[in-house]
Amino acid sequence: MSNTTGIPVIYSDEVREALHEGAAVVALESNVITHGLPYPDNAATARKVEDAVRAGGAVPATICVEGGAIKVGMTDEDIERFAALPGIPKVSSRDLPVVLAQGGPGATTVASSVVAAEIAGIPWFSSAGIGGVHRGAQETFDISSDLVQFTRSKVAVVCAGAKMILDLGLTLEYLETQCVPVVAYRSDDFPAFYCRTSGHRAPHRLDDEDLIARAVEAHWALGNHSSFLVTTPVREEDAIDSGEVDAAIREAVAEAARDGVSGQAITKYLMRAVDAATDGRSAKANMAVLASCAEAAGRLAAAHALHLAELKGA
Ligand code: PSU
Ligand code: MN
Repeated sequence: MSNTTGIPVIYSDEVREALHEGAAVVALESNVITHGLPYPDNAATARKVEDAVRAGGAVPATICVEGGAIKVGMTDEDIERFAALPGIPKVSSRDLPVVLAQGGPGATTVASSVVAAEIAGIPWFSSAGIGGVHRGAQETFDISSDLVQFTRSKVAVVCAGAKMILDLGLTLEYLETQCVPVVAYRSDDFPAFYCRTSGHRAPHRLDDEDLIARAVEAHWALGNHSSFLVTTPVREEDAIDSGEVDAAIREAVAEAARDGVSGQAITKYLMRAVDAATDGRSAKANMAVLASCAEAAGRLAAAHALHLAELKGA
């Protein structure tokens, strides 16, 4: 497989074959393995998430940087190594050129994973909670480059909304301003990661996978070189009540300001604080929602692949 960018891409055999046949593939990030969850839960979760993509009907392609190349389809050994090794850096979009030049290794965030997915020819990506506009961004200017990257990469992104630690109203505003479609799949509200609702209604609701595939294609046919967000909420039985975590988040945000934590480190800091305040229950919900998003993404990618095959045959 070749790409026109000149960036070296190493595909796993399974992903290469699937793309060659026009079968459904879902890209996944590796930063959630290295920075999102503690070892050994991270390795087990990464494998569960890949299984969920398969259950949905697609081939998983977990992405990282290694050997000066973008790796598309990490092996089980790669995942275990990334999960166990401390110190693998978080690589967002702007870090990607530097880490590629240095060789790596690096763990890709949502932003850099969608860059990689587009280069690799994978139109679907799944995460659980995307980055967004941080609480207090009016002061700190902290807006995740995940959002900025969505304005530049032609990839459909399945998620359970944005992380609860963020300002979700402002995150939705940003997406609206930047013309990024947001569709809630079989639900009404914009979810909040491990909470089923953010208190904000999603701009659109679609229940049918084929309709979503058509909407994604229409977005790109209209000339938008940008992402298309599809949200799916955490399952009722895995969800955490937002009232329960809200106080913990407020406290953690204040503590972070006091401790001078900002920039790339803040997301992990806040997530860990909420995990501690909920006795690890939010981390459990985090793992569950990663899998439910991946399963939905597998289903949507499969419907999209079918739609493209029909267009070709017509
Ligand atoms: N920490 C977590 N879970 C995550 C992330 C960090 O506990 O999922 C990640 C994702 O990779 C996401 C990134 O793309 O954080 C966003 O970071 P920032 O807000 O610095 O852009
Ligand atoms: Mn940031």
